Amino acid sequence: MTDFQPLPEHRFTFGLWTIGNVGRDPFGLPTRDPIDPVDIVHVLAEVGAYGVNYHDNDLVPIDATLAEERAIVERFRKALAETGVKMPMATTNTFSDPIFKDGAFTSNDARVRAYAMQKVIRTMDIAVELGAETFVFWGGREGTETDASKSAADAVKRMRDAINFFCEYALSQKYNLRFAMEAKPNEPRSDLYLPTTGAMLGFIATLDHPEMVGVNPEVAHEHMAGLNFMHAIAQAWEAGKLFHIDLNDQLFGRYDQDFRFGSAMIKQNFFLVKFLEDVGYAGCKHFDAHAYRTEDLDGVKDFARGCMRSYLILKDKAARFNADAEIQGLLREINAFDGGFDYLKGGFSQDALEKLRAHEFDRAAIARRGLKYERLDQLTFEIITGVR
Ligand code: GLT
Ligand code: MN
Ligand code: MN
Repeated sequence: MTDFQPLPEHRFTFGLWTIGNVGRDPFGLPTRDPIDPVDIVHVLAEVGAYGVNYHDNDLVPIDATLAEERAIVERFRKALAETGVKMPMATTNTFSDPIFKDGAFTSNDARVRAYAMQKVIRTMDIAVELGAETFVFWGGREGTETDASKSAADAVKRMRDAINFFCEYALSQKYNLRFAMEAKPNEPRSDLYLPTTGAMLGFIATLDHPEMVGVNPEVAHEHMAGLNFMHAIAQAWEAGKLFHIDLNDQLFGRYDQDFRFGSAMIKQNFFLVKFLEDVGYAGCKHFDAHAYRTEDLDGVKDFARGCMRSYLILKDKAARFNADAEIQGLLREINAFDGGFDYLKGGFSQDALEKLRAHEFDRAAIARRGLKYERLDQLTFEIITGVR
C-alpha cells in the first residue's frame, strides 16, 4: 500500500499554462489572476511535481526584446535550479496571435508560414538551453472553417515541409530533442488537419526523419472524437512513437474541457494507467488540464494534487488487477487457445499455407464457447470501486 505521494520518478509535469490558467472561457472573463512563471515553478515544487512545460509566450511575451527575453529566461532558470523542478518539454504558441488566424505552417500566406517557423526555431534554442528533451507541436490553428479556402492536401504538404525543416535544424545544431505531434479533431478551428493520433502516426511515416518524430496524444482530444484513448496510446506505443502524453479528462463529444485527470471517465482512465504501467512507459506524464473556473489558487493546488493522486490510485488498482488470482485465472482460461497454430507464427510459407488449407475447423464448437467477459468486467469494476 502506498500513500499516493508523487515522487520525481513518476515524472509528473504541468504546463505553465495549466497551473497558470486564469479561468477565461468563450463566454466569461478570467476568474483568477495570472501567476508569474517563477511562482508557478514554486507551486509545482510545493505540490510535488517533477517538472514544468511551457510555450514560448507563457514565459516570454511575444513582443519582448532580446534583452528582455534573456532576463526572463535567466530568472526562470534560477527558479528551476532553486526548486529542482525540471523543464523537460517545450512548445511554441502558433495559435494565439491574430497572425495565426488562418493557420501557422499551413497558412496560405507564405509570410505567416515563415514567421511561424522562425518562432519555432527561437523557442527550440531556448528550450534546449533550459534542458528540454521533448518539443511538442500542437497545431491549434492548422485547419479551416471553410474548405473553399485551401487545399487540404497542400496543407499536409506544408506541414511536412515545416517539420522536415525543424528536424534538419535540430540535427544541424546537434540538439538532443525529440519532436512530438499532438492531434486534436477541432477547436479552435472548425476542423483541424491530422485530427487524431492515428492520423499523426500516418503523417510521421512520410517525413524525412520519422525516427525523430513521435506523438503527444491527449486524453481530451481523442475523447472529443469519441475514440478509445488507450487504443490510440497502445498503437503509438507499439510503433515506438509514444514520446510524451497529455493526461486530463472529459466525457465524449464535448468541447475541449481539459478537466482534472480522473474526474470524468474512471474506467477508461484505469485501463489507460494500467496500459502505461504494464508496458513500463517511462516518459513524462504531463497533466494538460486546468482547475475549474470556480477555483482560487488553493483550488488550483487541489486540482494539481488531484491529478497526480488519481494517477497513483489507478496505478495501485492496476497492480491489484494484475495480482488478483480470480482475474488472472480467468485471463488464463480466456487465452487457453493462444498457443495453437504455431506454424502461423513464422509468417507466410508454402508449408504453413498447406497446413492452413488442410485444417478442418469445428466452427460451431469454437463459436459456442463462452468467454467470461461479463465476470471479468464485473471484477474489474469491483477492483476500481474498492470492493475487491
Ligand atoms: C493548448 C492545447 C493543448 C496543447 C498545448 C500545447 S496548448 O492548451 O489545448 O492541448 O497541448 O501547445
Ligand atoms: Mn486539450
Ligand atoms: Mn495538450
